[in-house]
Parts: sequence; structure tokens; C-alpha cells
Amino acid sequence: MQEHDTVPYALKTLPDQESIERARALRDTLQQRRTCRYFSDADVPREVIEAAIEAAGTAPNGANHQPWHFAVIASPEKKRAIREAAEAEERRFYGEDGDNPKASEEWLGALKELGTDADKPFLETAPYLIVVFAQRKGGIEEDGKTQNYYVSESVGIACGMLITCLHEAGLATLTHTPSPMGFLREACERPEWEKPLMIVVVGRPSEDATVPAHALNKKPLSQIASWL
Ligand code: IYR
Repeated sequence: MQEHDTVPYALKTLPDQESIERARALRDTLQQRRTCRYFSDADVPREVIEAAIEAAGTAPNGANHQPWHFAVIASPEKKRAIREAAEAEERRFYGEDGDNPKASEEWLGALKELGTDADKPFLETAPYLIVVFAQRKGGIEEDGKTQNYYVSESVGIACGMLITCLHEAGLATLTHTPSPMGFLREACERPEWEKPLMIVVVGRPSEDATVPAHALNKKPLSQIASWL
């Protein structure tokens, strides 16, 4: 290694059995997570959102530039504006605007089991929308010039950690990706070097919330892993 400043790595290691139990306990918790499309308008503590964003901010990332920004939307006016812009894009995607759909037939076929359409009421109902931005440039100082590295990978991992923390806190989430989503940069007053990556919708499920049965169909370990 080249010469650099260091501090000790103070990770508390665990006995094997406890390690296994804790990994399985978190797996069991995460196996209960569902993408939610029916939200209640009940408020949730801002402290949970803050802690989850702090958790996301610990994600591994390129050169420790931490190339992310989380714009938290709670204002009803902003939520309505985002819903209207997102639904306009979705109507074009699904062909609900009278033109040919922008999505291919194959893509629309793949979505059939999920039952989605251009209607996105949850963008107004849920108490919080977290709009996640990827900073293409900026470095740790966010100067808008310094090159950032592995931006999509870094911000993708951060989103995973955000969702994990929110789920652990008993909140429902939906990762929503209207396409294109350039309108979010203006709505959230973010600079041109930031690219919106996704909206994480956060709240409690409505009492009659359902999830598509298709969502329970998870690939087994034997299919998703190989051991070499
Ligand atoms: N963004 C659209 C379409 C959509 C695409 C995929 I891939 C999904 O897994 C779900 C939806 C929408 O939100 O309806």
C-alpha cells in the first residue's frame, strides 16, 4: 500500500453461530419487503427518513466522493406537481395519451403481472417522496467540476441501503422511475450535473393494500448463486 493516513478498523467480529443467526434474521426481515403501490396518507416521523438517508450515505462509493443527493419532498404542492409531470410521461409510455406506446409490446407484456398503468396516485398520497440524484461531477466538495467515479453503482447501492433501513423501520417503499425523468431536476432545484435516478416513495401501506402475487415468485439460491 502507498503511504496514507489511517485509523484502526474497529469492526466487532462475532462468533460463527451468531453471525449465521444475524444474517438469517436480516434475510427473514428483507424477505417481508414488498414494493407497495397503495399508500395511506398517514404521516411518518421525519427522524426515520433522516436516519435512513444517513444510512444510505454510508454506502461504498467511488473514491469516497459520495456522489448522491436525496431531495425529500413533503409539500402537497410539490407532490402534486411531480405526480402530474410523472403521469404525463407515463401516459406516453403506456400509450394512454392516444399515440402508440413508447414502451415496446414485450415490455408492456412483462408489466402485465404487476397491473401497473399511468395512474400514480401514491405520488400524492404518500407522506414523503425521496428523489435520489446521482452527481456526475462534484467530488466531496460538490463543486460541480471534479470528476466522480462509479456513480450509478455507488448511488444504486445507497438506494438499496436506504430501502433496507426504511423497511427495517416498518415503512413501505416504492422505487418509481418515470422515464424520462429530467423534470425532477427542475422540480427539486438541483444543478445540471446531477441526474435523477429514482423516486423512493415512502409511507405506510393503506389498509386495503395488495401486492401482485407475481412479486412473491423469488428465484431460489441455487439459481442466483454459483460456487466456484
Ligand atoms: N415506469 C413505469 C413502468 C414500469 C416499468 C418497470 I421495468 C416496472 O418494474 C414497473 C413499472 C411505471 O411506473 O408504471
